[in-house]
Amino acid sequence: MALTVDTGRLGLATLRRLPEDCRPLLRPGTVPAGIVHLGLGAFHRAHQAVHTEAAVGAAGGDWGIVGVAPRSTDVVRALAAQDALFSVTTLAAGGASTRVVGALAGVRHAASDPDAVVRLLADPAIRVVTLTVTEKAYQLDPVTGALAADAELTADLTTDRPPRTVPGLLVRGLLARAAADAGPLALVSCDNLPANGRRLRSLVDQCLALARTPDATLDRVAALVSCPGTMVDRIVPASTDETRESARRALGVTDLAAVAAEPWSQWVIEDDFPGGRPAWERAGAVLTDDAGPWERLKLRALNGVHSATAYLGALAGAETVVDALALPRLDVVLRRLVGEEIAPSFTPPPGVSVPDYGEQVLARFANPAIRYRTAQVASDGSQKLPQRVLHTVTDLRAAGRSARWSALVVAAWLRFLLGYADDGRPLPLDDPLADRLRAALADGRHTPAGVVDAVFAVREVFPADLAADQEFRADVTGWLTALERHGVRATLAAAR
Ligand code: CS2
Repeated sequence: MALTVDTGRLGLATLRRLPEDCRPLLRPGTVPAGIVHLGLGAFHRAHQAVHTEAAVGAAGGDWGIVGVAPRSTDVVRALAAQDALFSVTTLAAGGASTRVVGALAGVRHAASDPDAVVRLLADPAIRVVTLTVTEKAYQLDPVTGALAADAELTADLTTDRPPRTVPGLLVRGLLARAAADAGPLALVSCDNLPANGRRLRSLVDQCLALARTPDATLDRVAALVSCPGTMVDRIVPASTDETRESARRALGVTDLAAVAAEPWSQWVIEDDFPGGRPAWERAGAVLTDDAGPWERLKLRALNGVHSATAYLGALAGAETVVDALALPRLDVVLRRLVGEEIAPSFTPPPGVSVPDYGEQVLARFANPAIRYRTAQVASDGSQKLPQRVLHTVTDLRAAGRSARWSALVVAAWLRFLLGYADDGRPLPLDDPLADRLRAALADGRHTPAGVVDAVFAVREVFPADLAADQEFRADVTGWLTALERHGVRATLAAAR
């Protein structure tokens, strides 16, 4: 089993000391960079980095990844001290296995050296840019898709100062690339947004417009860039001391950039890479013309069910998704949500049964080795709810169907926004629209119908048509009344 003696820090110098089955497929420094990745969080390290290392290991190519952390310094420091090496521990219910990944060709910290990142984006060796920066970093209204640039992004686009936001960096990089005639580039969103490729393209276009880019430059950028859509899927909880400790036990050296993840990993990518790409299909990825059906499947039947579990669980005092699933009858309610509402709301990819996919999802959520905090899933609800739950509702209602179980999820979010659990403990609100939502609640706090009125008026979350749907409003109000009066446990027990 695992080594117990710590012989120092993970890095090129200690690689030979690692147990053989823990060593990376690639040695950093041997594969030149071809990809820039923005957002060096745990998800990137456990997903795209692993697939890319396997693709290059199988088929070669100059596809090392330069990992860019927009803000966080910890991960950059840790990786810089480790020659860009880090480990991924795969947590199956029956046991764990740890392997070091050598996909990163280097790391950069955008906040301290934005110009270096802009230069990289204009480097002809870089032909792919991938992003995992979370929904809110796109600064697009979740309902309309219109740019909702904050003061920082506006300053990035309308002044000469070094860019501080992700869209600012990207646009500055694209302008520099067009000026240098540095060749085509695929921009690949790996965030859980609907039509993420089209959204990223529209973000770039809207930013270029705000920056008053001349037409000739717009044409040059448009000719350089493709924005393939993707569906990405792996449950990767935020790393903890326990993650680092289990990596140390397995490796025999300290890894301060260690991540842990479930065994499942899926990547569906639209094949539109004008400057070439790694042979990701050799690493299990599905290359397709249209990732849309996969994306809807995943956003509705995985992320939507995750959010449902997180809000109901957090209200009932469950710290993790696994704990939440132990609530009596929650599984019954989630199965009805998937079978009666999510499945009929869209056309899944050929050959996929949504209820079967939903069963797999519940089994993945129940993996006892993954301690995914309900608070993590519950964060940024205003950015997540539209594509995870409300699109299902809109499609069902347009077909004249009821959306009662989805209404329960919306009611659980509203109840969560009130800021305390069923036992009275505080539930913090971590959301870019927190101030707006709190102000709305201050108006409508007194009755469930008042809360529904107030929050349904937040147009960034609820489109006007949906907010005006009386049957849906009544369903949400009914569930919110039950949740407020009786709590989650009793509401689930009585839910029919
Ligand atoms: C989760 C996702 O935190 C969340 O909101 O629903 O991060 C989820 O774990 C991933 O999308 C799984 O692929």
